[in-house]
Amino acid sequence: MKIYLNGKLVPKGQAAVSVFDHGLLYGDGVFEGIRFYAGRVFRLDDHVDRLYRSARAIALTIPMTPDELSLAVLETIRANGLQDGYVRLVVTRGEGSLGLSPKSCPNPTVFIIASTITLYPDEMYQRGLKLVTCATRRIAHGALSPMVKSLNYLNNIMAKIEAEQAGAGEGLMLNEQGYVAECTGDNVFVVRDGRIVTPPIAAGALAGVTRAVVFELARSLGIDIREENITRYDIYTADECFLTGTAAEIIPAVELDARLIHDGKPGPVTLRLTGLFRELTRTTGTPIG
Ligand code: PXG
Repeated sequence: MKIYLNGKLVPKGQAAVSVFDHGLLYGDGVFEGIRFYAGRVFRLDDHVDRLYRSARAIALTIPMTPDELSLAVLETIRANGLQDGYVRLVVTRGEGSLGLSPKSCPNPTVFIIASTITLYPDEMYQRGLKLVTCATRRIAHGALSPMVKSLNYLNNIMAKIEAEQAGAGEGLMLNEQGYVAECTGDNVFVVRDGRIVTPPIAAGALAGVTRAVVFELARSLGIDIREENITRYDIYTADECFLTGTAAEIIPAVELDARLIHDGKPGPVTLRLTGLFRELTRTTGTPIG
């Protein structure tokens, strides 16, 4: 396996960062997870744009242009001879001294891993996931914008541990007001009376790339889709529920807190979207070259 590290492709065994890297010491950095299918990178520009926005929000200057970074992603995939897989793109504050200040970090670290990812077994896509509500709340805007895809994922990891302890596939995270924000690594949608609703970004949801694709697909089908605050009640009583994420794609959720959602089976709107999403991932995207 070849890893892109600060402008070079190096063997995995040599792809090492310093123990003084603030990405490691403080979680000071940003990242993206990107998928490629059948030799094309899905929504590469959207991911690169979000990475630059995340970096800007934390006052981190990425030492290359978005075009250069996109080319580096393609180069890394090619170097590994892959056609289908997952890319992790990471920019950290870089090596510095001990102490929080980023002033001691003149050179951000950029690395790109091209590999594969399987988040859930096939069976879960057919049967649907169980969700539980986590006690851990989604990080508040006043602490760190939940829009920033930072290397600080402890909040979500604590929630993921709760979900796993409860035997659930994913954990539902609420914001400080008690409204639904999202899941630990996915956005959440409900369907009721043929209408699709998802929490607004302001509720603490990440502006997911897959989430945006669902808006496009729903509109192309003439299905009403909107952002509205929702509570757990809205999920308990929904006709359908599904989650979206780069790794998870679109996955049905059929239970929340031991209550079946409708009949506890993936619903027709979810299945339609899943089919269209699959088609889109296999027919669009930036060719890896
Ligand atoms: N919310 C959060 C908190 C995320 O981290 C999404 C929503 C979905 O966004 P995209 O743009 O991918 O549609 C994410 C992204 C994992 C894992 O292992 C998940 C993400 C990133 C890295 C790892 O579950 N999700």
